[in-house]
Amino acid sequence: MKLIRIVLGKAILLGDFVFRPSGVKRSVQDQQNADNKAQDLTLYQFEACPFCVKVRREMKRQSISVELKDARRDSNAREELKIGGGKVKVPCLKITKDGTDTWMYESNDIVQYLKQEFA
Ligand SMILES: N[C@@H](CCC(=O)N[C@@H](CS)C(=O)NCC(=O)O)C(=O)O
Repeated sequence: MKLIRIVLGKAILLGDFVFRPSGVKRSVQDQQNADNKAQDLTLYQFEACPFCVKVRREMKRQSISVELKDARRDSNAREELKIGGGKVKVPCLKITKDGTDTWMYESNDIVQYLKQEFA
């Protein structure tokens, strides 16, 4: 079972690498604005989780760089997610605005949010 999971995970990462989406091109100023906005975001994820890959691909499409925290390998990140978000489920996007954190679960909701904010 573990072996199947590892092989599947590698296949997902390979597929992601081979079929990498291209990122949107913006003016220097617009990209700067997007970069500033992206600083409010942190993605809690597992490297080979298909739902997380979906969200990371949307970030690539939107040409934004978001801090990634691996909630499987990094026990501090796992604890932050559990305490802050309420459960260890990934992907989870932490949105920090005016000192307040909002924890967004569900890959479809996160992709929708990214499109709304950055597309
Ligand atoms: N419907 C969710 C599914 C997310 C999901 O099932 N994530 C798995 C990893 S692929 C998870 O966090 N499982 C809990 C765990 O493994 O501890 C979404 O689209 O985001």
